[in-house]
Amino acid sequence: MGRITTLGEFIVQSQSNHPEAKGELSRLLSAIRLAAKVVNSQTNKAGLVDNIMGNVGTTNVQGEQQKKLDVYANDVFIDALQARHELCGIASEEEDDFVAFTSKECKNAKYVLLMDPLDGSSNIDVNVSIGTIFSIYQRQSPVGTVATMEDFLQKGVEQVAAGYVIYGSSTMLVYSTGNGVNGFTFDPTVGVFYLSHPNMRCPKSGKIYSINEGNYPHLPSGVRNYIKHCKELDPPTKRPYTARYIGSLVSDFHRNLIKGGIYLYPSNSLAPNGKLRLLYECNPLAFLVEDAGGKATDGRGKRILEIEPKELHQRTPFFIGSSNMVDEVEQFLEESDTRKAVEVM
Ligand code: AHM
Ligand code: MG
Repeated sequence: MGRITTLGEFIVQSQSNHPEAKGELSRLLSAIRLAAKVVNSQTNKAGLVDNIMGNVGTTNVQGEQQKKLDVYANDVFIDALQARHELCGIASEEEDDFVAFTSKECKNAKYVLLMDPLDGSSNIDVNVSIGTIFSIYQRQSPVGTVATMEDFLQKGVEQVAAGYVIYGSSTMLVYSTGNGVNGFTFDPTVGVFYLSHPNMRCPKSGKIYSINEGNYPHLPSGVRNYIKHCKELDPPTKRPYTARYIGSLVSDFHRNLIKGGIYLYPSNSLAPNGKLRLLYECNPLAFLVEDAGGKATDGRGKRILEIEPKELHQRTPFFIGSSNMVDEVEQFLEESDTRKAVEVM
């Protein structure tokens, strides 16, 4: 076997590039690696073990049915992260409020983490890829105290690190500390993540657009025009776009990051702020895409990373992917807004 870098080696090497680092972030990343392996082993068994499929019978704060594997992944990540004493608290899609870790060691920790422990979980029971998304910040409250809400309500630009795990045809962990996006593929035979996708770059343009077109009648007219444009190019033989929508954000994002494309979850007349949550779904992916040369906005020219969060489970319209494609759809939205403004004059 040639010289292959493991995730563990990569974390250690990256730390040595920062002589001032004390290893806290490295230990945090290795806790995420451990939890990812545990969740991976369970997702692989979905269908075999009947206590991990289906609903728990409870709903989360957003009124969504919680799946057994959602709750399981949430517990695994919280346990693994708390055990390393590098976080003073976490926030999760599956928790109504943030969870402060109150041991003496955890109160002395300088980071907080926000996560969607298992995104796209409606796909679990039908064997489609799902993912974990995470985002890490330095706390705002003083070290030695219990975490407060201000530690979690930070703009995405303040992220120290972000990443995701995709449980797909293979399992990958992709992350960035702001110095390049790197992807590691899990080899289940030895239980190790290997660096398989160094320095990932998002192509400037792409052919793929990913949106739930079932929402078409409820979408803003600018987005409807963009979808028409994707389908009705002239001459038709030159059609450059192709539609791909898994309905599992991590998977749709991961594919578009590699191949070039755009993922859209706009506002719609039924959900004025769209569906996706700013803090633990949009911000981490926006951090990654920008570090890889792509773009993420709310469709109206505002960088996702610059949105001021007001609450933990805040939603935002989300447009992410190849920069030229995000610019193009924004142009459609702007044109349609201008047309409407002229009509009411
Ligand atoms: P979840 O956090 O409840 O799993 O919801 C998020 C998921 C994303 O993974 C996916 O892109 C989106 O919801 C799909 O929503 P829709 O079914 O409305 O297209
Ligand atoms: Mg989610």
